[in-house]
Amino acid sequence: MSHKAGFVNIIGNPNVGKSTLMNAFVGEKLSIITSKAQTTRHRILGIVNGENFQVVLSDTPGIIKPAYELQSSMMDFVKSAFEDADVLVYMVEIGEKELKDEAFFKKITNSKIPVLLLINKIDISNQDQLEEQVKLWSEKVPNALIYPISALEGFNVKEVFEKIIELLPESPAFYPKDQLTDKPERFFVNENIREKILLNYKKEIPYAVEVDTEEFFEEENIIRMRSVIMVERETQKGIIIGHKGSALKKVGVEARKDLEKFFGKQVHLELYVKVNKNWRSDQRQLKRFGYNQK
Ligand SMILES: Nc1nc2c(ncn2[C@@H]2O[C@H](COP(=O)(O)OP(=O)(O)OP(=O)(O)O)[C@@H](O)[C@H]2O)c(=O)[nH]1
Ligand SMILES: [Mg+2]
Repeated sequence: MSHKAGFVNIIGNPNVGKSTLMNAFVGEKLSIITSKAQTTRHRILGIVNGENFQVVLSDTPGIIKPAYELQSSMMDFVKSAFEDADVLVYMVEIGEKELKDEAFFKKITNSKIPVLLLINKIDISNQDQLEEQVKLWSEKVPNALIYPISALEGFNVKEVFEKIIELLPESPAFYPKDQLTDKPERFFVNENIREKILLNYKKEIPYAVEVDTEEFFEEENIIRMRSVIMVERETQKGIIIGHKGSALKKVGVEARKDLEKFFGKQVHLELYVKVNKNWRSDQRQLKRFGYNQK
């Protein structure tokens, strides 16, 4: 019997629902999701395996004009997603205009490989608005197949997945059939903690934070983890910790609950906060945290 496999890379503006869609396809919370822009900072693979297919999805950071080194590395992940895609999934949300980065937009409109343009969040739209959006996007990206979807409510998600399989080339699998992602366990610990930081703190704080899990010990009935939350300045450290440690404690409890669900096991999570000046602009540090692959 024939076998299909390939890379399906999801790109688009920040906050349009790329990670929500990838998680819906995979059926696991691989990518963190928040209502804040720039939630995703990495390229994260989510692999969906079937008897006759392997879909290697990539969730990527939302496209922005980089202002500091971390954001440049994030855009390098997006660039790499253009390079190896067998199918490009370009996601927009109801009411948005085209990408701010013209070069990326041209890559989509000139793409030689199939492009699926997904108009997401139609659950918060109406028929007239949707029709107008479909017209707009079919003029802007005439080479794309357009699907209105709701990644959150699962509307048209199955149909898009079936189309993806149809478009994939005949190929053997790229990864072992029981593999779900390319990222190690510690990565998901870091991301879960970062999600709680995005949810619990305002303004610049979440963007100044990086999480590094220094210990991950799996015992028979429990996984013991120790993670450091890095901030750029002393004042930010105080805010993260909060009055008598209350804010940090809340992050710890919320992250632990999610991690217990994710790993299906009891978790002990120790958190501490460290100032790491200007890590966002430091090439060497970024490399250590898995950015700057060049
Ligand atoms: N109403 C509605 N909200 C959605 C839908 N899909 C995603 N969202 C919400 O939109 C917000 C952003 O979702 P994400 O999946 O994190 O978006 P993203 O494109 O990965 O964002 P970045 O990683 O920051 O680029 C979250 O609050 C989601 O719950 C949808 O179909 N309908
Ligand atoms: Mg995301």
